[in-house]
Amino acid sequence: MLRELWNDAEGGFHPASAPDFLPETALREVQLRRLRAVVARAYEHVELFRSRLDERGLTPDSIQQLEDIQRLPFTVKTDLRDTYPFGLFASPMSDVVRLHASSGTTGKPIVVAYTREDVEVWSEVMARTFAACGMHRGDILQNAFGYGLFTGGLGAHYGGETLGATVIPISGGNTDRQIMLIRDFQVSALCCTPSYFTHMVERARELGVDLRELPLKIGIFGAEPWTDGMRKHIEAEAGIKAYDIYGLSEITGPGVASECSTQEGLHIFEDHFYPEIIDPETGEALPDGEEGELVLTTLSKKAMPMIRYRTRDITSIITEPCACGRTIRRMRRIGRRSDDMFIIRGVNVFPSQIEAALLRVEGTLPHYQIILTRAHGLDQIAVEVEVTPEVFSDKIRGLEEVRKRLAQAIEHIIGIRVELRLVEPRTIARSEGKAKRVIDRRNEG
Ligand code: DLL
Repeated sequence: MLRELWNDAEGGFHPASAPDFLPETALREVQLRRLRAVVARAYEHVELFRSRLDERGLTPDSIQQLEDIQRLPFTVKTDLRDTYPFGLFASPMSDVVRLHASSGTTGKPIVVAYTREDVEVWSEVMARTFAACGMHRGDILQNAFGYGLFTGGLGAHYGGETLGATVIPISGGNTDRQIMLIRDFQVSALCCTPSYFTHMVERARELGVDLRELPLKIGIFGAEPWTDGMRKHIEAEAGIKAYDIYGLSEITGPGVASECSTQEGLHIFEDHFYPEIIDPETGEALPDGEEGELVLTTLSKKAMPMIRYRTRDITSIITEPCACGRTIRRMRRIGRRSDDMFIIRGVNVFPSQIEAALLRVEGTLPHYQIILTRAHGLDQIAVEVEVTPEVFSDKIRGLEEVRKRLAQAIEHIIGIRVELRLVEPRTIARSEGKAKRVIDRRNEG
């Protein structure tokens, strides 16, 4: 597959030849063939999967058409924990060339494995991601995703090289050096988490570097939720186009889905990752267009196939064709997970709603934290938000005005008033990877 992609005149990656543009019937044929193979592989090599199929009286031959996928059992995060570390591997360790792990929030990490072929497919889908975001051979990519057990760093690294870009493996952190290299190496594209990039933008300004005047034009961001308001902020401050990319370790890492030039939804690389949307309560499949939990099946993974993995990420499939010409389907941006919701005075609240509100109010900075506590059996919510130095120095009028407008904006979106703590710039810890937006102290002492 990879060789077919390396076919432009200069030996570079040629996106138009990628499976992104396969006619739908051909794509469905590829998917069915791969689905049958991956189910057979998992049945043969993964004890947990085989016993679940046996319990239901199913065999790999039960998959005759794509819709039959709905007969298969789900895989959930606890399955990975329960079989820690290697219980879901379908390849012998001698064929596994890479392990990654994600810490999760509690307990044992999730371990994921790749054969050489898996790494090649991952590199290919990441190259397709970068191509969809407008990158070409010759671009200079600063890769500020963390290298290590996190899939972001190495996933983007191999994808950038496969595309034919020049990759700078700087990893996350050391922000002053990041800014120096953006300038000195004439970096044209950069990838990291959106929260880390907001920090870079802020630091560049402190150092007197105007990112808008540098060749940096493409920002590729993912690994955590971020709003359109945050996108506008980033694009204006850095003079770039900011793209959203999505993925998760259990499925491969980054490279599962990516925006294209239209920035209207993320194309799912569905020749390798088969998407379904289900009702998170009942597990029933939902029709295209309806919002629910994203479930993904890896169609080509060898070392660790995932069948109907429940991602907990909430989205919907966009049915209209995309103006970019890609035929692979799109999903809406992930604004929330089914497990990051909290309930305050009976109202469901998601962190992204708070972000959306504060980005609408002038005088605030996109650095915030949500603090949950419990008093007398009742959940309390406080939002800590940094304000600009100008607002902060104008304590009486400036602060009160911002507080009033922010309280209204939040109330407008979530329906309740929250306690607001306006703090001076640089009070809230900056992240070099995924930002910690919610501090939950409800179960402390
Ligand atoms: O975050 C893989 C990745 C690296 C994706 C770099 C994109 C860029 P995990 O650490 O396993 O893997 O976390 C996966 O992060 O289930 C989502 O909840 C969240 N997530 C990832 N991308 C996005 C995004 C990597 N673009 C979990 N928008 C997923 C919102 C995202 N949430």
